[in-house]
Amino acid sequence: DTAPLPLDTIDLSAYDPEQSKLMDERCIVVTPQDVPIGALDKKTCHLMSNISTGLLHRAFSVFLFSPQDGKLLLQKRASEKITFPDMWTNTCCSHPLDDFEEEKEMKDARGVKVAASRKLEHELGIPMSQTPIDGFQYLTRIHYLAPSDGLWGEHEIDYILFMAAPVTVTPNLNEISEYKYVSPEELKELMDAPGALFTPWFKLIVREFLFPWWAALLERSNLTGGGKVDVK
Ligand code: DMA
Ligand code: MN
Repeated sequence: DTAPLPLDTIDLSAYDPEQSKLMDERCIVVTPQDVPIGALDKKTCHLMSNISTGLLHRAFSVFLFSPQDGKLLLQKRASEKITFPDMWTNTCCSHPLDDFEEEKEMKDARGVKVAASRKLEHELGIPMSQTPIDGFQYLTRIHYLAPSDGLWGEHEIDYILFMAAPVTVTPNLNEISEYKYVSPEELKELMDAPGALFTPWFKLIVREFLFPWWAALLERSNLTGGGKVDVK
């Protein structure tokens, strides 16, 4: 007795063409328990009018650390991004896609890890060979909702992934305008600075989870001895 919801759509011609095209990707639509119930394009999934009806999709957030000094790699989202442009955030975020069978695999959170490796290459130019799937550590998943500008927003089950790996970065300027590595102290300083613009999910993860996990990662490494950071 449930008729399909009439979902809103929108014309994207005023936006960056490359980013508009990516709005055709098909996100995995899930229940609040993260059970897949279908697929819808990224545009539909990110309109606040649809999110308001309860529409929810699966996503991931990668935190990549340098094995040399344990610093976290941050990116600043490009002005071309349709949602949350010009904001600083964690290393890489995106969605596992319904378009790829292996990105739907839920065992060991393998699907989101495969998607993470794909997007680290797309956004930061990090060769996929430098981010092996088994090198990702899945920590937890969070359910959150955040408006971007009124029209757009996020409503996701977001898988948090850590990796410590030496990487080479060649930024895709359509995706990110800047990047930098920060220590915990440097991150706190940046976030406390007046006018600092950070994404809402990054602020949430920093507030609720990041520092104890990061400390544990630094603890397990032997930085003073020139050892490597190992996430395990
Ligand atoms: C979406 O990130 C995922 C989260 C966790 C916010 P995004 O907007 O950077 O996705 P994409 O890079 O695919 O545009
Ligand atoms: Mn999303």
